[in-house]
Amino acid sequence: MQIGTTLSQFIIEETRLYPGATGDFAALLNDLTVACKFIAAQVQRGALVGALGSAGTDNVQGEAQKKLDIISNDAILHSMDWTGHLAGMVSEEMDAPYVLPAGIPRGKYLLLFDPLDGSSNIDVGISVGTIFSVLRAPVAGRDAVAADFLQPGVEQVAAGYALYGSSNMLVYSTGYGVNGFTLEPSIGEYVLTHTQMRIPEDTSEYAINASNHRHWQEPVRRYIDELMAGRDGPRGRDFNMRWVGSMVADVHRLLCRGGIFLYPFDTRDPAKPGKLRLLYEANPMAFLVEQAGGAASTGTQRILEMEPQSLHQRVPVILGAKNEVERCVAYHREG
Ligand code: AHM
Ligand code: MG
Repeated sequence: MQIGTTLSQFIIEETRLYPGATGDFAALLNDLTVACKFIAAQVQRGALVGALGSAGTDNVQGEAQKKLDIISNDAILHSMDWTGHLAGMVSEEMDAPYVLPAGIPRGKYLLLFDPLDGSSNIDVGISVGTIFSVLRAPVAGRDAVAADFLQPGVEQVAAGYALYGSSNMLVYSTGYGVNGFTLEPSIGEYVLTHTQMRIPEDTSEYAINASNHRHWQEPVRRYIDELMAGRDGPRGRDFNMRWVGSMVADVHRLLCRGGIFLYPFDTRDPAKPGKLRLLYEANPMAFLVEQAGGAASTGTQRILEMEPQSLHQRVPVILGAKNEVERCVAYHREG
């Protein structure tokens, strides 16, 4: 019996595809996986280690933080801040870029992350995950400032997520397709299990929080109403719905068996044109979905081409099966 291809081996072999690669990026990704394994262990132990429940604090967006949000954020910061590969880090849970410790060389990459996505599912044993995005620092060797992180998603060097679910997985892409690795608990290594994940262009499954129906704009209402009408409606066939409420788990399902995912524009709060964050959620997931053959749009614009305006900017998200995303975008064009 053989171990299979470990994530470390895969990363190093993939890095050889890039002429002139120094190994910095491979090391960065490896260090990040250590934090993901730690978070996986904390999520799994949950109440046993007192990790569940609210931390009694709010993040910059006024959302209540869970203890595990903070434990996960700290785990990533401290697995990465000593490495010398980064010029800075930002996360959903921090107001401003993290200042790297003194005496550590500043590197050429930026790390952007949502340390524990799916907060509402943490305390109830449902899958959650970590989402990450890697950019090149515009100026290597100095502390990154907020403006350095405001790059369109097409500039991502890599993006991925760790899923803490019935299996613990790490799924990522550097622009050569999407590959998935499952944590083998007996050896503590992620092992390649899902090679070149693809999202079929068509699907019969959609994911949306339907309780927001009254807040949606007309094009999304029309699109979803047609799906719900099933074989009696204009689509002439039935569609199934799934909504985990953890974007990592919902996108993972898309990568495993296809589908479309929407957290669209809604009219609840004029200050928030969507729920999901461009830098920590929409961009990395859009990168993965496009790499897997899918599409990702706000309804009016390709997500990866958006020029970010602020670190915690929110955007509408429609991603997954190409033909379905295009249909929904066409409804937006038609108004
Ligand atoms: P979070 O980062 O605070 O956990 O919020 C993001 C999550 C996504 O994982 C998920 O798709 C969405 O919020 C669910 O929202 P809702 O509870 O409105 O259905
Ligand atoms: Mg999140």
